[in-house]
Amino acid sequence: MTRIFSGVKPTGHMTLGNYLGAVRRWVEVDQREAEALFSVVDLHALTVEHDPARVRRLSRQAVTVLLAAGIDPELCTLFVQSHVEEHTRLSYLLECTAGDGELRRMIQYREKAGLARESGQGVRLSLLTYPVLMAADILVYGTDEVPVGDDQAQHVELTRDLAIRFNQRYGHTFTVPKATRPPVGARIMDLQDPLSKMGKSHESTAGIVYLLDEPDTVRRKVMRAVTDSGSGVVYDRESAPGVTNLLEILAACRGGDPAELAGTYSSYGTLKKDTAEAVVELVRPVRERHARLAADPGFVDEVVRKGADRARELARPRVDAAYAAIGLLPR
Ligand code: AQP
Repeated sequence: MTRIFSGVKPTGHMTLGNYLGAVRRWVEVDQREAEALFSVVDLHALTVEHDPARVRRLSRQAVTVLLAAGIDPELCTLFVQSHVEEHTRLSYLLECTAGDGELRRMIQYREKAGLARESGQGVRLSLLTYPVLMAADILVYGTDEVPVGDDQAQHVELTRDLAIRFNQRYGHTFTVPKATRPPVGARIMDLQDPLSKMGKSHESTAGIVYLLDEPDTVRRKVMRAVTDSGSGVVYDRESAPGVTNLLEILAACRGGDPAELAGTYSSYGTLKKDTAEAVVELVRPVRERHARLAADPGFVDEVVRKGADRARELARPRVDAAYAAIGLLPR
């Protein structure tokens, strides 16, 4: 059976981008058709300035939102990354497989390191090395497929390179995984800045729809979305990024082809109104279930405790095999 791994990092409240680019498919397809593991990858939230209490709060919230979105612990394994030490055990071996040049080339590293330097903050070494930890997150489970949004494609490519290199040097140990992406919604852009990805850790929140936003907040954000001057309702990322983003969101929520949808609208106002209602309807059940689940933190804790037990069981033999293959004495 196909093995799937993917994760979400607790760097902010989960967004519509997370849902359309990744989580919805985990719920609707992956957990039903494959052996799937999903993780709140909390160690990745420590690579930039962070508040410990906030990370703790957001980690529990992310698990709760995933359950509210329909992740079913009876069908898949849901856990918190730091509860499964095998990820960091393997990460070191992969650091011994990776070169510093390939990590310095990672787009996310360059962008975030640049921002940190500009604001006078130091750049944590983990910001450079976290794609290796991400590779360990994936390879430790013998993962075949990694369902992610577009922004993670480069990291999955690095994971493939490391798996292939390790296998060539030390003998076949890892499955070489591939990224999968949704046909529509793989890159949802910020409503106020349609040239930037909608990211949960971004400072300005006016262009970000959070899954737990109240319906009126969602409507307000979508109605105020930046559109493009002139050209009417056309689907073209280059010349009309704002309208194209709205068409992508509408198509991802309601189904259909965004380019074809463009032909059915003559005004930005109607497009925005329909998009706002489509988003409100899509996320309403998530918000309602989240309110119920948040009232029962004991249940949430039990889910991730059992999930970590299961994940550890799956991960340990492969990490032990990698330790032996690379030349370390068995314990
Ligand atoms: N805008 C997006 N459109 C489509 N997919 C997206 N994903 C994230 N943003 C979009 C996908 O959601 C999964 C979890 O994402 P993440 O937690 O790794 O990253 P984030 O939400 O983008 O959080 P940050 O902290 O704001 O990240 P950075 O700083 O990296 O932008 C992934 O599958 C991701 O592709």
